[in-house]
Amino acid sequence: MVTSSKLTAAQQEQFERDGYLCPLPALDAGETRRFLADYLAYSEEHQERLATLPPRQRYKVFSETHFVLPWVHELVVHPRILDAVEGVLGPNFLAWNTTWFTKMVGDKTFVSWHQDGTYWKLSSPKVVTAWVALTPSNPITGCMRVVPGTHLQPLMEQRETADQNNALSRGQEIAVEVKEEDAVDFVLRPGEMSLHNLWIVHGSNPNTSPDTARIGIAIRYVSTEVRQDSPRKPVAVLARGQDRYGNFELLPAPGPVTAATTQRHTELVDHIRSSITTDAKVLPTK
Ligand SMILES: O=C(O)CCC(=O)C(=O)O
Repeated sequence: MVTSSKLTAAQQEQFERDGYLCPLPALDAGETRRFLADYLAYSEEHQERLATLPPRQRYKVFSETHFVLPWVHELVVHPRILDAVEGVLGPNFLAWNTTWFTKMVGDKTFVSWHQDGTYWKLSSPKVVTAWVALTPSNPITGCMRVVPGTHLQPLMEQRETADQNNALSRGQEIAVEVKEEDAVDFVLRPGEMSLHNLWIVHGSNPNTSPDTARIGIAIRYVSTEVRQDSPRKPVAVLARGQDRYGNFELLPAPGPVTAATTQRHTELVDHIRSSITTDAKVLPTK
């Protein structure tokens, strides 16, 4: 039995102060098993393509699947996830962007310390990421880590790095040293989630578990009033409430998967990546 995820006033204050909440309930055991089976089947189907991609290009397969796969859409509009997000963004918000962050056993993939907001060109901080775990996410399997309070220092300088095991497409990292003792681990059991602010400094280490994969999805929700400075109208899904602004093109829930789905997915990934602009304040590559 999963309890409500509606945020209390104390949790809302904590999110404002620290820039995150963890753990929160999201999926029950049956839902978690079903979404994991769906994820594993999707990943298996794309094994051949994945084998040719370094970690930093896996987004081509694992980003924006909520626009084309009905089960991922179902996950991003799950009422328990939306109840928590509503506590941060208010009643009207969109599911804008999603990425599966997977570290299989033996996988050297890591995520360098970064601030999400640097590249997103969004007009307002009314943006939150829900990171939903389908398998155990802890220091051994390479869970997300944050530096509390750093969301209050937006736009630290970042540099782009060349490590092919970095899961971030540009290998971006903040040009400020993070002290290990300042970092907090997001320990999640399968079915639990965390919420984080778009400016909080965060990253993750490789999975060192001998037998457990770390599989989870980062879902980026934006309040309907948020605008994205983008050459093409950005796309999103209405997650809750009403959109009175029209800043994003709202796409319908996906229909059944067909032969055209992969092509449509590729187009959407390209569309979204091209609207995430590259003129962030970055230092030369290390
Ligand atoms: O899952 C991870 O290891 C990192 C996730 C992340 O960087 C994000 O959700 O913004």
